[in-house]
Amino acid sequence: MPAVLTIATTPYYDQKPGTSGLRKRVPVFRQHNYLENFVQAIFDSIDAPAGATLALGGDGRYYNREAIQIILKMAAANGFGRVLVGAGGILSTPAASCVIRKYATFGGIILSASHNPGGPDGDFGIKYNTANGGPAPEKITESIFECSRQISQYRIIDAPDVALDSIAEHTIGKMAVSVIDPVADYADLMESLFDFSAIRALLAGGFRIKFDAMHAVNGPYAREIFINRLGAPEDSLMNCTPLPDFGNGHPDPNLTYARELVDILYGEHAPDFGAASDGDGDRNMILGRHFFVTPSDSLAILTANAKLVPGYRAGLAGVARSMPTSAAADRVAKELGIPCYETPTGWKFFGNLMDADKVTLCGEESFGTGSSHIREKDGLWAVLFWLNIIAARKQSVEAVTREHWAHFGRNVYSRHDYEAIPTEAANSVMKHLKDSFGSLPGQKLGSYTVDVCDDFSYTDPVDNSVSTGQGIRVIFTDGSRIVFRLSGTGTEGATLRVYLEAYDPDIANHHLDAQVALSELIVIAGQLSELKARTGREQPTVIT
Ligand code: VG1
Ligand code: CO
Repeated sequence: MPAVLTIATTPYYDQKPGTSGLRKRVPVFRQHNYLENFVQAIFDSIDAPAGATLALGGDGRYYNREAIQIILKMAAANGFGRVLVGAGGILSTPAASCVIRKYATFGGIILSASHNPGGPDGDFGIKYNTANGGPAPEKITESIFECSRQISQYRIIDAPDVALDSIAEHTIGKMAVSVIDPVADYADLMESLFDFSAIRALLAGGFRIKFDAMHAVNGPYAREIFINRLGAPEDSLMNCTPLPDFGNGHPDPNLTYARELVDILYGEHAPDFGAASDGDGDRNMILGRHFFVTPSDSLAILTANAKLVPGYRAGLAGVARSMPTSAAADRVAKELGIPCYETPTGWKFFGNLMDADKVTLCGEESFGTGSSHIREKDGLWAVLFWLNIIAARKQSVEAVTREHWAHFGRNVYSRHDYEAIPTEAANSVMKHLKDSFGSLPGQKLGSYTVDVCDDFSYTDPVDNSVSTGQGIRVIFTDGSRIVFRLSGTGTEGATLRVYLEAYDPDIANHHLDAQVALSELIVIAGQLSELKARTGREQPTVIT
């Protein structure tokens, strides 16, 4: 039996999980005992019973393989009875959530920095998910952070690496390691929710799709689902070979970073439908021919059309969206007579609502959509949902969206990101905004009048936990909004996000480009925040 070693260590004081786990540059994670400290802090916080089962996998980015081996040996030394690990150390975030739920594991560890770039100087990340399959709530992430600040030792087994490339059973010490197919359980779950025969018929009838995995984890998942199970032709896929550095790209499915796909969908002889997902497979971007669907609209459209999808035919318990996400879904919920919840940014806030059966669908403006089938957002799920709607309605993406706007009005929406600005400059913008709370209400700015402004805080309706400081909202009397928020996933300086939303019921304006329709609000946002003067930035880094 290999020896269980107890290794003395000293804390790092920066292991505070952000919006979605701990994210740092690879060289930071490679510091002596850095990963080990954090993993031991997880194990010390969660208090798993002896012999418990853990799920483990990651998005395949640089350092994934080494990290998996370390975590396996530490899990064995910490008394776990079994680890279910995806072959090759791979599990997309939604697949990990699926595995945790299907096999009722105690929890899971997911290795990913999601949409952040990878490679030797790129980002790495780690997060813990609980037995419901969802990201650990703040109570647990705070306790992990506390443990990481106190740590003095960690446990690891002195054993050789486990062969992870083929599906097999192994042992490390007394712990079983089951190397599982990372794709099959997830693909089966998708097949149980959607009308695969209708989608197969749609594709066989000449409806052309293009799915861009951005050289990230969803490649093999997309191949199994679109090619093997739905019969799509080979050229429906692009960038579907996962690479540890994502081919030097930025695996974030939006109009800036998924440029290659966008150019195809806006080009000549464009396919009928385009979609992309991110590093760990939980985000999605939906495109029609020469047409982009904002994630906020996508959530509203899925909600309005859910009855067309077998898995949701029985109706929705409710819908939830993160605060900066547009209120398009609220309008649908109102018409359907179901509740709509507004939560802080980050998927962890949806878990309680889904567990309590208060909501079925959830979404974020940041290209995240999902449902209670798992407890993470789910990129391919959203793509299949759209394809199922199109197969049922026999209309294009654009026609579905325009009809939606004609009926509900359009929540014109855009997000402007200012990435990697000095932290002090970003903080000064936020402070300046907060300082103007007293004088803003009632002020007329162009054609808008400020109604209320606040720093969003949320009381969880299930466990009554309170989360404060979740973003500054300036709400105008006609319901239009500007939201300012600092990112919790970046690894360099601060990223300031400006979210802009205006409601327009008039179909005569629905053809307008969002930047044009929002131009007045964009100017107001600049004036209110003094962003140019305080950050020196003339233009956003990314507009979505
Ligand atoms: C961003 C998004 C947020 C999302 C989070 C994790 O967080 O805004 O909506 O839940 O990323 O997504 P922030 O704090 O940078 O704004 V993923 O796909 O990166 O895990
Ligand atoms: Co992601």
